[in-house]
Amino acid sequence: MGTVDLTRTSKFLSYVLRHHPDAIGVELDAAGWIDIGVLLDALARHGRPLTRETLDRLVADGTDKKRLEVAGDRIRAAQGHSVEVDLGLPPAPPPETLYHGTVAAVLDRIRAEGLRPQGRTHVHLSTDRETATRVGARRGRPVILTVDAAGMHRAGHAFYLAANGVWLTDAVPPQWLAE
Ligand code: HQG
Repeated sequence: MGTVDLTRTSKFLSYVLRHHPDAIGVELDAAGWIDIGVLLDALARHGRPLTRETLDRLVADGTDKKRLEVAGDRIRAAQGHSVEVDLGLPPAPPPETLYHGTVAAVLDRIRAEGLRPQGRTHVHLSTDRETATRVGARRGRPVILTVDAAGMHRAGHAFYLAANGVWLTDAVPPQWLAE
């Protein structure tokens, strides 16, 4: 399987494990995990056969994003869920500054109400401008917002570090944002 296919497979797995486990007739537990054997059986039944070996490659280094997380016999998406899950991540002190990549079309709303998670469970923030630029560029010409994460944290907002390095928080009120 080539790199492109690995990426496509990784994205499909992320879609199932973040948004639509029902697409292959499976359920996730409360923390988003599913038994790997159950997942592979369901994928095969739905015309998306995947070997354990390929899955292990995807998890190890198949893509740059580390979307998938394995613990023992179980797997889950590291972050990005819209289905209700509690990842059980411990709150952690964030770096001084975090970044969010977005596009000009939604800036007025963000200026007014801050960053809100939209369809996902959390707002996603990056530690570096380059990553935020890539995230924003998915939707158009990227606009990078700077988040005073340390200030927010001192003011009592909780931050969580996902297994793949993405920072999560419930929302970012406008006073913590700069353009
Ligand atoms: C915007 C990808 C209007 C927000 C990436 C973004 C990331 C608002 C969009 C991960 C708003 C939500 C997440 C408000 C925020 N009014 N729009 N108040 N607040 N927005 O996809 O951060 O490839 O849910 O700026 O790499 O873009 O899937 O979040 O444009 O890590 O692994 O609403 O998804 O990872 O979009 O991306 P998303 P995101 P994967």
